[in-house]
Amino acid sequence: MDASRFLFVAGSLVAAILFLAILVFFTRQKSKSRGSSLLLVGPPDGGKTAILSTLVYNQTLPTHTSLQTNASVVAVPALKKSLTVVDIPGHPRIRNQVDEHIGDAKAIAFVVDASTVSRNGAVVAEHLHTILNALTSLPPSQALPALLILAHKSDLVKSGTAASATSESLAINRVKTILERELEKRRISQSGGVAVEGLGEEGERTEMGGLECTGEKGVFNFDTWEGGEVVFLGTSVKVGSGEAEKVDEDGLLSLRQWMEENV
Ligand SMILES: Nc1nc2c(ncn2[C@@H]2O[C@H](COP(=O)(O)OP(=O)(O)OP(=O)(O)O)[C@@H](O)[C@H]2O)c(=O)[nH]1
Ligand SMILES: [Mg+2]
Repeated sequence: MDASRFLFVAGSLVAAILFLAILVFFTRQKSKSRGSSLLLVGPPDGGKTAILSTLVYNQTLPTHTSLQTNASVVAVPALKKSLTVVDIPGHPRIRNQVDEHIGDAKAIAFVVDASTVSRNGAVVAEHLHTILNALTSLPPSQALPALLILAHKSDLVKSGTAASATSESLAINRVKTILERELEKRRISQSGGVAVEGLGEEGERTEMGGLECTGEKGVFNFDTWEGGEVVFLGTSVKVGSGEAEKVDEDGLLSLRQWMEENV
């Protein structure tokens, strides 16, 4: 074999390898890429539909318990982009539609009514647990959607004596503390094997994952959650059109900013 022939063979081999590498790189990227929508999930009456209509129309209409998932395109002016926002009702029969949309989600916002979470903590935590489980059960080929927890209706959270704290930060603290406590209770009852309500139909235990944390003794804590970063935002929307006391106050500012930075 003369030198030029050898060079030709070696050259085409290198070219083929390069081509393959590029191909693998791009298909990897594609399958790893996040979806493009923002899912609004959470218990009934949390404010998901109110948030969606504020994002889309800048106003809220009197809503009823939603019985259908609805999606709208929301513009993000700063980026000259838009984002599909999907509002999945909290009704127990409908809420698992999240499974159909999670594959296309860039982010999931779990909307909690901060003004009632002290009373409904266990129910809210049960719902959040299904979301945490869905997220951590995604196939490794899909990039995990970001998880936001919206401490919503912060306008109803009284600032009380702490004059320095905003109602948003109070709402966030309350929601975070209560959910951490309730999710830890769920984790303990699962690992302790005393969870009778965890018995499935055939008597086997049906356990949902999603509560593992890397912190001390595995205690549930959002900061060390296995599924990645959890972002808390305090939000509110104006309900009813009559009041005009705080015209230029935007209760969804933190959410809009988050969208601008992460979409
Ligand atoms: N004060 C106050 N009320 C709110 C706020 N957001 C929503 N609400 C009210 O809370 C109620 C429930 O809001 P929805 O948007 O229908 O709740 P949802 O999460 O869509 O509920 P489902 O569709 O049943 O899952 C409505 O009466 C809203 O007007 C808020 O920021 N502040
Ligand atoms: Mg609704």
